Amino acid sequence: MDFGHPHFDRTLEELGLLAQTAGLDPVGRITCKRRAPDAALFVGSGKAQEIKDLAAQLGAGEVLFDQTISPAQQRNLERLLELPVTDRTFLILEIFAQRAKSHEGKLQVELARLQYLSTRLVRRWSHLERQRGGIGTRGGPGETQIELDRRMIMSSIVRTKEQLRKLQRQRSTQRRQRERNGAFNISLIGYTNAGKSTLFNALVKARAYAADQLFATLDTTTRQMYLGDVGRSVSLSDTVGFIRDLPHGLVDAFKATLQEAVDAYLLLHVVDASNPNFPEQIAQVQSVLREIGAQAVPQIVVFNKIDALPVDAQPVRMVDSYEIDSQQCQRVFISARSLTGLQGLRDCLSQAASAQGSAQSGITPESGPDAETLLPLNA
Ligand SMILES: Nc1nc2c(ncn2[C@@H]2O[C@H](COP(=O)(O)OP(=O)(O)OP(=O)(O)O)[C@@H](O)[C@H]2O)c(=O)[nH]1
Ligand SMILES: [Mg+2]
Repeated sequence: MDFGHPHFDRTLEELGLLAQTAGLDPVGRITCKRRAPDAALFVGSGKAQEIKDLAAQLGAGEVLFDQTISPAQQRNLERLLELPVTDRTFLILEIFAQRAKSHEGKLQVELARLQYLSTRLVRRWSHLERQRGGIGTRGGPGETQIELDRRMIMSSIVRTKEQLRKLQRQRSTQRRQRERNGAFNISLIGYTNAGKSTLFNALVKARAYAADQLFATLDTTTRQMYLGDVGRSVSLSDTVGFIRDLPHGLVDAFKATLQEAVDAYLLLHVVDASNPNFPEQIAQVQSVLREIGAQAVPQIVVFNKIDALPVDAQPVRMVDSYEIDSQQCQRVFISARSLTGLQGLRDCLSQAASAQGSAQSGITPESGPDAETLLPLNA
């Protein structure tokens, strides 16, 4: 529903992809414009009827909303439409739950799910309180059950967090080990489906799962990559993709996985240049980077999928610069699929790695031979 939100997606393209990734088959799309959501139904009652008719006509078995709807709106809609109703946040959590493979990934998704549930319970709780005549009134039938559920959820949250903390400690020990060995860590980051895993596979000849799905990757994978030009290995990590309005609990829950990006010397920010929404996607990635505290890590922006660009939109120069958050970053055009431009990218990585080598051996960046190859900070 369009109420002037800057990220309103009229085509519902991304929601359709999310639905497909979760194993659903989108059969129809409907949008509407309102100044503010309706308290009871989110959409107006006329629109709700329109949705019901369309669903019946197309034989839909479920209705998805692109925006977050409240538990009360969800219940009212389900009653009226006589179909299960879900929102985008829930869909994303569902996909993460289906995809999580590693112990850590599963714990993180569980934590996000519990946090999502706990906010829903809290909201329902205040709703009940209002019904009973406001705060201060105690007792009532619904209260004990909700209080019990809430306590159970809270103690599960504490337990899950503790398990995650243990894993995090192991990770940071491994990371410190790598740092002691003078490793140069590079993290591939970017919007979901940008082609990070495809590029990872092309660069390290690995076989990470890459697919035309959102959130194909959930767990961080790290491999060594040898840069012949500078005669050293660097470590490259493939990470989980970002998406707009990532459910809040998820960013929090995935902090451990994303820590890899925070601690990297360099981020390869992979962008799907063939997606018309790429500027918006870059902005979303930057906002998650700020949230996890990785905004100051230098970036190379990798414009991927140039094979899918029309001839008149092909880059003139394969390496140039691009402004992100008022900072100039080096930009490299590639196609991870057809392997175009990978040598140019490797050259940039070699320059960055040798700049770090000089910095570590005591040469200050300003006086070193690679001064101009240093990357800007996105501080
Ligand atoms: N045309 C074209 N498609 C590409 C290119 N690189 C990747 N793709 C496709 O884009 C889709 C997503 O690729 P992935 O490598 O899984 O993307 P990702 O960024 O790792 O995605 P998540 O792990 O889901 O966040 C796949 O269908 C790839 O085949 C490219 O250079 N050109
Ligand atoms: Mg991936």
